[in-house]
Amino acid sequence: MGQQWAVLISVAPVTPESREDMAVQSWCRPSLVRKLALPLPAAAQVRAGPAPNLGGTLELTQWAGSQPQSWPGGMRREKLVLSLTKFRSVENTDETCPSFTRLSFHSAVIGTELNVRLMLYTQRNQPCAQLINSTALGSLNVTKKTTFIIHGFRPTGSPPVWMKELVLSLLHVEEMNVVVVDWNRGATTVIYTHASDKTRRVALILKEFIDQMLANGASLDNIYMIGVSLGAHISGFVGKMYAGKLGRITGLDPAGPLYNGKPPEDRLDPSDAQFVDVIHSDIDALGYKEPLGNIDFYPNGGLDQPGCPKTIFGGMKYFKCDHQMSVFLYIASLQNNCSISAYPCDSYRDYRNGKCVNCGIGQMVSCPLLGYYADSWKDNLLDKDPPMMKAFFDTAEEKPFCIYHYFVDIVSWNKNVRRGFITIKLRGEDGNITESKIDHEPSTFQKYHQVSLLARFNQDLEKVAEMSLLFSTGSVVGPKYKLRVLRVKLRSLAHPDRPHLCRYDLVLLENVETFFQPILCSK
Ligand SMILES: [Ca+2]
Ligand SMILES: [Ca+2]
Repeated sequence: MGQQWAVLISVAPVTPESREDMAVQSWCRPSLVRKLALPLPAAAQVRAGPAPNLGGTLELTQWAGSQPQSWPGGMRREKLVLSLTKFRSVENTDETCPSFTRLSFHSAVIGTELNVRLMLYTQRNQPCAQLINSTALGSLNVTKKTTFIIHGFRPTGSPPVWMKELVLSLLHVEEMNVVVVDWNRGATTVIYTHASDKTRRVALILKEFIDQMLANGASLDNIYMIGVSLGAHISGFVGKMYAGKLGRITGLDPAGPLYNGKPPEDRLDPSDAQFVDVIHSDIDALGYKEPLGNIDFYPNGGLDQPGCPKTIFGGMKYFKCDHQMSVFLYIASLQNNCSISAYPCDSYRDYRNGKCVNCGIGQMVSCPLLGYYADSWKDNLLDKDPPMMKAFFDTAEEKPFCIYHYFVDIVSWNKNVRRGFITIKLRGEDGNITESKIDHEPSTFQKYHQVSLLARFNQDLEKVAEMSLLFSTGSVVGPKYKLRVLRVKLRSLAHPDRPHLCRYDLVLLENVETFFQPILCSK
């Protein structure tokens, strides 16, 4: 990388709530800096520098190729220079921006000693972290929410690929302190038990830090821990030391091996915080199968995730893809305008069969949301005895992962019972097509009985121009059957207010796609 030029502008120390503070934030945006008659090239990057006491100095960083001397504009340049107190070149941004510990696979082979680094990110100092510890809280504002992110086992020594995105996404939704708990030295080892053995010590270090926050006026209510894999159990250990008074813990696919079947004090459990929510995405391998929180989300049933390799030929991804999906789903909850709803249910099978779609508690309550906003369901859960609930949902293979649920009600009039699978396609007025296969188990169609199938689409088409149905018995040999449909009705689960779409009197020939225009259902 070429040489970077950095410009330091000194500003008076400000208090977080003062008007000057607004000015500091404005300076951080290149567009506004340009408005303030500082002619910076479009590629210029502006960021808060190592800013003691919330904004002592600001740092403008400009990439090589536009050295300060070559900035345009006579007067303007003078003005610029006058505004600046110091130029300096920065060879390596790591000098000013601490980053997550990066180790080699060699370190994993020989193993690492525990070293816990705490990196603070705020809206003001992103993307540059500040190293803090129990004797130096840095610019951590104890009156704000503090979110700790705790990673798990690191078998290769590399930083978690999702860390940066998670930090920035959290800061995007709310002004808070984000503390990355970097225990890569300790977690990096090829021997999982060696990493697991250090979890209690990580928890003690966090306890010491939080004690200091409390001494400085922080409240346990405002402390939130997001623990991934082993990190989930570390969060539980910390919470236990505060008798469950921490505000919230989110466990992202809490580690299963060595923790399955352990008593609550040796793992994450609902008593570790005021609210504990968990996403289980790999319960057949790296994750924990049983519920561990007030609400436990099982995407796609929790075993395997769509879009992940099914065989070992998928390489390293085969081992960690399902496990990591919990983190990506959580991040999606911070980023998308499609929020992922989950359906409280006893089993995934019941969910797939459409038995759990009204979210139980009254008509007014919407279904629980996955991820950051899961705590909006807190009151519904804590009233339960015990205060625990499992929730299921399906996801699409790719971001933004949302699935849209519809009920397809079919009344048939075949003389004999027909068993088979239905595939439904919808074409929107905009030409988009989305498909749902209902093939997890065969449906049984009996004369004049209504069968309600839960169809899941990747897109939510507000206006459906055309539909198609395909009926299959799943057998390739033997006679072809017909399904005589008296009425098919399509209704959106997320938008029950939308008009229901119907079609009457159809004959579906087996394995032949039948197209039709839906019409509004007659009352
Ligand atoms: Ca516990
Ligand atoms: Ca799996």
